[in-house]
Amino acid sequence: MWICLDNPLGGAGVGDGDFITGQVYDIEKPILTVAKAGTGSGTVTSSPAGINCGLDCSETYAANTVVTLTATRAAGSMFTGWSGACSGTGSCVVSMTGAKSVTATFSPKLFNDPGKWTSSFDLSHGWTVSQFVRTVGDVNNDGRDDLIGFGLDGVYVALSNGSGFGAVSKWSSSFDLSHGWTVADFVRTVGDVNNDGRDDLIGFGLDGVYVALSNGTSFDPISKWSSSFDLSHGWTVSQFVRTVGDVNNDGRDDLIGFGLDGVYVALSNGTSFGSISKWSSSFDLSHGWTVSQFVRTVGDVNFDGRDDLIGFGLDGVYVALSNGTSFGSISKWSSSFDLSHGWTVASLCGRWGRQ
Ligand SMILES: [Ca+2]
Ligand SMILES: [Ca+2]
Ligand SMILES: [Ca+2]
Ligand SMILES: [Ca+2]
Repeated sequence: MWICLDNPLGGAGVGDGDFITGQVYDIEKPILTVAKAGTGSGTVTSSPAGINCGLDCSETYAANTVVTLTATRAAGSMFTGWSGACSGTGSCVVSMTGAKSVTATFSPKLFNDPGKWTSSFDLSHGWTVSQFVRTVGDVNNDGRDDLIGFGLDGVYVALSNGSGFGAVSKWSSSFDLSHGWTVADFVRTVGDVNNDGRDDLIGFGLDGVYVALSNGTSFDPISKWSSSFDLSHGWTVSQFVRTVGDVNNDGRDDLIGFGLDGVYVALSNGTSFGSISKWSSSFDLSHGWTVSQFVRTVGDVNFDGRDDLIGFGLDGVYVALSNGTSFGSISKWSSSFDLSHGWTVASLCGRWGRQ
């Protein structure tokens, strides 16, 4: 940098006719330099003004001026923090006791900013987690997942139009709290049990599992598809996970229950669920898999069309692959997302109004 001791504002004629082409700084005015790093984008501005970086990424300030830098991310990016004279992600406050350098790092965002798609189905409308189940699924086979809420007096749907959810309308007068379907005692979910592309309602009830098929504009009347997996057979919400998934790749979602001594399955034949049979001797309560500590679910992790078992355990995530007639041996697929890394489900305990 150039230091001009003689008439710094005097233009081209400085000193004894020397022509200075470099930038002129006052030794009493330390410079603040901002750099940007990362593959995202954004701008840094200063108060007092002088930096708009952007293009203007340095400024001299009177000694001891306190300068506040603000990072503003561009759309599609996020600000991940300061380095150099500042740290963290808040405002960067620099006291100009000398030359200072600060780097702002911007990274691409992994998700777009959330936008409100509906003003319904929310807590302000009484949808409490302890009383009502809300989930998503494609109930009209247009490829877009819709909102489904099991409410006080029926099941409500808001169809997705791809950029928002439409009006809420009642698609069923069953499976609701007024008919005794409490969150504490009964599991309700959605899945396509008859392979018509439309997700249907499934409820694990007092004396069996009930289904209401979607016809694309409403859910048909409720009917019993299984006399197993129910509360009368000891399947409590507080102890056992039950869900649906297509474990044999016939396009029809089946029942899966993580039980006392293994994982049980009842295959859908399109009009009912078959007899219950044990597909795995792992992932069960007798092996320490408690609902209060460990998440277990199903999903097709190897892209063979058959949903597999996934359990978020004590020291990693475990998988048992479906071979179409049973689940194979359990093996660890990840050493993350587990209880030893602090992933607790304790916050869910309140859902059941117990514990
Ligand atoms: Ca849909
Ligand atoms: Ca269906
Ligand atoms: Ca199936
Ligand atoms: Ca699979």
